Amino acid sequence: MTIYGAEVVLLIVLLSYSGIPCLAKVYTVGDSSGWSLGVDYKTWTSDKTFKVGDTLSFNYGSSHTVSEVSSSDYDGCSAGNAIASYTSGPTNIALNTTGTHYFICGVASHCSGGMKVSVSVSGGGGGGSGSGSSAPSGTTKPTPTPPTGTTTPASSAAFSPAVPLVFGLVLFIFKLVVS
Ligand SMILES: *[C@@H]1O[C@H](CO)[C@@H](O)[C@H](O)[C@H]1NC(C)=O
Ligand SMILES: [Cu+2]
Repeated sequence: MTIYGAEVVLLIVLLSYSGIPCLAKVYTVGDSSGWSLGVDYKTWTSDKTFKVGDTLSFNYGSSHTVSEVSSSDYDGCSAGNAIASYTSGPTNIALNTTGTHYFICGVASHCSGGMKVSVSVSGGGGGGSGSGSSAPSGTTKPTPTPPTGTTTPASSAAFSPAVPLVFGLVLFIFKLVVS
């Protein structure tokens, strides 16, 4: 059975291409410490870059809650006017919009005790065809041009690389079987 060099190269190219798209990341808040007292969340966020489409995963038990709050409520540790509240972990919160998102624990004195985290969310990679003016210079990447002029929704951007990949795989297997 002959291995077709061209097909192997094609497959490798397609495989590497499929890995390129800026996949949304899931960040476990506090890593192994989770969402609890005694964790310095400023340190936790300091080496991370959050993008639209990423997810914060809060791991906690019944002794804590998560509330997304305004900037002033974050400063004042007030969960009374929360944008959203969650009371049973784990809670996954998608970062859908740019800007700073503020999260606190709503249990009395926990926020002032350190259970508060703010994350600055920048524009997601890919899919943003409308507002490219403020893209950081270091993150430019070659963007495959769709055959049609229509804009591609972000949700289908993750799917499209699978189409040539599957096609390449089918072609590869077909050639092996035929040879
Ligand atoms: C983010 O968007 C997804 C998909 O539209 C939605 O299901 C989810 O509720 C949104 N999350 C927040 C926190 O707005
Ligand atoms: Cu708490």
